[in-house]
Order: sequence, then structure tokens, then C-alpha cells
Amino acid sequence: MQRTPEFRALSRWGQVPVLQHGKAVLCQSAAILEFLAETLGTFGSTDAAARRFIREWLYWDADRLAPPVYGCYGVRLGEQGLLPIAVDPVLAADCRRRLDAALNSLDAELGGRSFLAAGARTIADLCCYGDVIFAELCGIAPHRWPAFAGWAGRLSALSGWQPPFDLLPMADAEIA
Ligand SMILES: N[C@@H](CCC(=O)N[C@@H](CS)C(=O)NCC(=O)O)C(=O)O
Repeated sequence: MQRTPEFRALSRWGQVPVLQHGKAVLCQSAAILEFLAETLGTFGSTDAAARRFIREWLYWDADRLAPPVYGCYGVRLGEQGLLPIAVDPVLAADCRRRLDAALNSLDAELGGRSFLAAGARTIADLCCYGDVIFAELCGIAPHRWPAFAGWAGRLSALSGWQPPFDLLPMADAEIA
């Protein structure tokens, strides 16, 4: 479906997520989160300095967190036979090292505060935790990072929180 001309007309890189809202079409999850926070007036901030801080986390996620998370998740799916890939152990270990480094950073940042930016839960937390939860699916043990584990607990206790596979049911997925 992601390769059809109809989808490529919406998503120029052929990726999900894509958000269509009236005439606006947005891709890239961080851009979508910023749009939603502005449009809905929630999980953002009215303070310019706080918005810059939130944006730093969105870029950090795309730069330092998401790549090793999905690298490790790919390794795991390959091991489980759910993806037709076998990753060189040296590359898999490097991915795991970079994931540990990102989680160390998160833990250090969260040592003195409840949420990543602006003193309250924001799209910075949603963005990072939306990726971190896939790290948990790769066998990461959150208790190794106490501040990080406390933060994950606060986010998953938010009203309306649901884990990714409850939001995106996989019951009909076809795995070759
Ligand atoms: N940086 C992008 C990553 C999007 C992404 O990797 N999407 C994956 C699925 S989670 C995808 O569509 N992969 C298919 C492809 O790249 O062809 C974002 O945050 O939106």
C-alpha cells in the first residue's frame, strides 16, 4: 500500500505516519506532533523558550534515539523470523551500544525532573516514549535506568494512554 501512486502522492518519502487534515498533509512524526500540539492546544507550550526546548528533543529523538531503537527492533524481528533479515553480530552490538547510550542520556536528563521539557508532559515525551516502547519490546530492562523507568511509568499512567499494538491492531497483519 505504501508503494501505490495514491499513497506516494500524499507521502513523498513513501512512509507512515501521514496526517491529512483538511487541505494540510503532513509527514514526519515530529512535524505531525508539532502540528497537533498547535492545532489542539495541548501537549505543547505557549512559552517560546519551552517550545525551543521541546523541539531540541524532537530532533534528538530523530538523531539519537529512533535509529538505534528501530535497528535493535529489526534485529529482534529477524531473530524471531518475523523479518527476512539476519544482522551481522558486530552491527547488532553497535546498535545496542548506541541504544544504551541514548537511554543513559534520557536517564541523566530525567534525574532531576518529571518530564523532558517545560516542566509538564509535552510532545517531547510522547515522541521519545513512542520510540522507547519499541526498545522495551527488544528486551531492554527499564529498571537499569531508574529515572527513565519512573518517567515511562508516569507516561503510561496518563489518561488515554495505550501501547502501540493496541492502537494499531496487528490481528490482520500478513507476515510473509
Ligand atoms: N522519521 C520518520 C520515520 C518514518 C518511518 O520510518 N516509517 C516507517 C514505518 S514505522 C516506514 O514507513 N517505512 C517504510 C519505508 O521507509 O519504506 C518519522 O518519524 O515519521
